[in-house]
Amino acid sequence: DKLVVAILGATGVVGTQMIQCLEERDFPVERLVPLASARSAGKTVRFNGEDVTVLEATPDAFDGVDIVLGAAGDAQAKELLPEAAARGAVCVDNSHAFRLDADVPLVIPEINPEDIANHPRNIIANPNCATIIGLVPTWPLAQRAGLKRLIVSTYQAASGAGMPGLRELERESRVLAEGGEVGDTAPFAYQLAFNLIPQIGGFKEEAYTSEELKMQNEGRKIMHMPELRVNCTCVRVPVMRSHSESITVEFERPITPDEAREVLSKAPGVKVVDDPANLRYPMPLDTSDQDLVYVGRIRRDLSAPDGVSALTFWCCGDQIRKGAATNAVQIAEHLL
Ligand code: 11C
Repeated sequence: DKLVVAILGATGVVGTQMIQCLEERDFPVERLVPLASARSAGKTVRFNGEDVTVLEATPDAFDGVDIVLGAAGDAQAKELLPEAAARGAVCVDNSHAFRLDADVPLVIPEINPEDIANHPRNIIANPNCATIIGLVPTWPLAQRAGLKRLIVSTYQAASGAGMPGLRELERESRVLAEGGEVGDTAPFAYQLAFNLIPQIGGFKEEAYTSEELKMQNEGRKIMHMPELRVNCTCVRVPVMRSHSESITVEFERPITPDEAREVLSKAPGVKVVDDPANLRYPMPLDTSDQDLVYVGRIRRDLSAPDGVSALTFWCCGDQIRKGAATNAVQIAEHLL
């Protein structure tokens, strides 16, 4: 059976990618309903070789819709998705609005697909991009050796700030190459080109940012490990798309780097690129515009106390695809 699929935020970077993913994965779409703010209504999006007109996202726009893929901000999601759900649509939402609500499943299909079935509010949440890209390779190792603690540093691309982020990094790079002054750096607080910004989101408890706490709180919920210890530092880097992460995992049981490579080589959604002798390791340029999380630099944590099993690895994945759109479409596929 084919379904009526609405995209909330259809003209943004994630919404555009969702439409492309539906098409690539041959999702059974009877009719696509692209929705956006009044400002974008009337534009067109391309789907299966046709131009489809973008409509204004109002509650009534969800009449007759079976599945909504949400790619809008928190405020729009909070206002409109309950309206869509009340009209019978199941919503897969990429915003932060519902992720930690107890009656909303938060899902990475490679990890907790069984949670999808129980969605009493007709809303299923898609995790934050940095959470998805870090946990896809962490989970198979956790299943093998038990997870005790995660220490993560992220290197997050401009695409995490949407189309405005991509455009700003491009603009700054061009202006600086021509010897100009960058001026206003919105949506970033500071110049990103030739720089690093160790703040993503706002500052919250204990001087951690909201983005850093997402790794802990979303990770605990997705993996059903409410006590999991997570230490995360999130940094914006001058990369267009694909987030990268350095992850140290402390395990309950012994696991060697070779065993980890073997586990990861069979894990869904993961590709091992780990050949230091030939200078092969994942890099964001190589992982952009595809759906796998690449993992490499797998090695023992030499600082672990005696008797403690810990490994360090590096991973990269496309923030717009697996970090957002692809994960949402995969959840929708499970709903079928
Ligand atoms: C970033 N991860 O890279 C953020 C953007 O909770 O979905 C997405 C924020 C979220 O800036």
